Amino acid sequence: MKVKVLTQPDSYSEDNYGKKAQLTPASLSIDMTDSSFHLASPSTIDLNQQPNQQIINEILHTLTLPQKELNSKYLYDSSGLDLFYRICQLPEYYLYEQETSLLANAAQLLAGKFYSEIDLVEFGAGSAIKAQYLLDKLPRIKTYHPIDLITAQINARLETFTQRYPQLEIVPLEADITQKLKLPKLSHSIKLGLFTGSIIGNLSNSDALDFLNQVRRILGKGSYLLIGVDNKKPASILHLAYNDPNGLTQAFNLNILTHLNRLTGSDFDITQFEHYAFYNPERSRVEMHLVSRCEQVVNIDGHNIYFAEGESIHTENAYKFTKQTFSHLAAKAGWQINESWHSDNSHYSLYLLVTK
Ligand code: AVI
Repeated sequence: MKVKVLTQPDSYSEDNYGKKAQLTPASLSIDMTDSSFHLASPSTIDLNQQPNQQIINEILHTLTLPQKELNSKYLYDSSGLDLFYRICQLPEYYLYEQETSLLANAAQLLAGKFYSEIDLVEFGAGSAIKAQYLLDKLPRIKTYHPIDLITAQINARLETFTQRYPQLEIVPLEADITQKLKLPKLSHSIKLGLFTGSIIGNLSNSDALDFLNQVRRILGKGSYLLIGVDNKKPASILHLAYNDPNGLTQAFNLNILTHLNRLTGSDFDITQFEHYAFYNPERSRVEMHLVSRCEQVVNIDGHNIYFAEGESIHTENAYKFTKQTFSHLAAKAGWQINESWHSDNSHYSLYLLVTK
C-alpha cells in the first residue's frame, strides 16, 4: 500500500474557526459497530484552540440577527462528536443503520458494474469506515482519496488498510470539503465520489449546489457520486429521531453553548436553555433550536446579548428530500440519478449520480 498525505495550505491555513471549519461531515462517517473508531482522533475542529477575534465576531453577528443562529459547525467539539456517535446508535435515529445496509447492497451492484480501474474520492471520510464497504467489494478501486479537515482518523486506520488492501494507494487530503478543493490528478478511468451520512441535508440549498458543482468539476465528465440522502417522512418519525427519549440529541444541541463558553469565554447557563427540534414542512427540514427559558443576558467578550423568554437560537437544519426534490437539486449541479437504493420503509436513500 502506498500512502501520500497531502494538505491544502490555502484552505487549511485559515484560522481554525474561519470559513474552512464548516460542519465536518468527515466526522460523521463512523461505524458504530467498530470498536476501534473511538480510538481514532475525532475528525472535528479542535475545540481547545484559543478564541480569536474572527470567531467572536462571527458569533456576535449571528447572535444579534433577528432570528439568532449559530453555525452548526460549533456542534462538533469532541463532546458533540461523541454525542453524535451515540445518537447514531439509537433506534430512533434510523439514518445510520439504514445507510450502512444500503451501502452493502450498493457495493455488491457496483462490483458488477465497474470493469475498469477506479479512483475513489471520499468527501468527509472520517475514519473511512463507510469506504470499506466499497473497498471490500471493489478490488478495482486502485486509489483512495479520503478528504477531511483532519486526516488523523484515516491515518490511524492505515495499518489495518495495509493488511486489508495491500494493493491500494491511499492519498489522503487534509481540506474542508465545503471550500475550494485541489486534488492531485485522478489517473484511473472511473472516478467515483462518496458522500455519506445525509450531510447534504445540513447544507443550505445554495451550499449544497456549490458542493455538488465542485464535486462534478473535481471528478470530471462521466464520473459518479454515491450519496446518502434522508427522505421526507411523517413528522412524528422525524420528531422522534431529533427528540430521542434518552435525551442525547438534547445534550448534543445544548453542548453547543458549552462549546461556545469554552471557545469565547461567554457565560451561557445551559440550564436556562431548552432543546427544541421540529419538522418544518414548508422548508422540508428539521430545525434544531435552543429556546431561552427566561429573560436573560449573556455576556460574550464584553458584549451583552439579550434573550427574551421563549426566544430561540437556531442551531441546525436537516433538509429532507423526495426522489424528485433530490434529483432536481442534483440536476441543477449537472448530475443525474443512475442507480438508487431505498430502505424498506423508504426512509433513507442512497443514490449513484452520474454527470449529465
Ligand atoms: C450530521 N447530520 C447529518 C445529523 C443530522 O441528522 O442532521 C446531525 C444531527 N443532528 C441531530 N441529530 C443528528
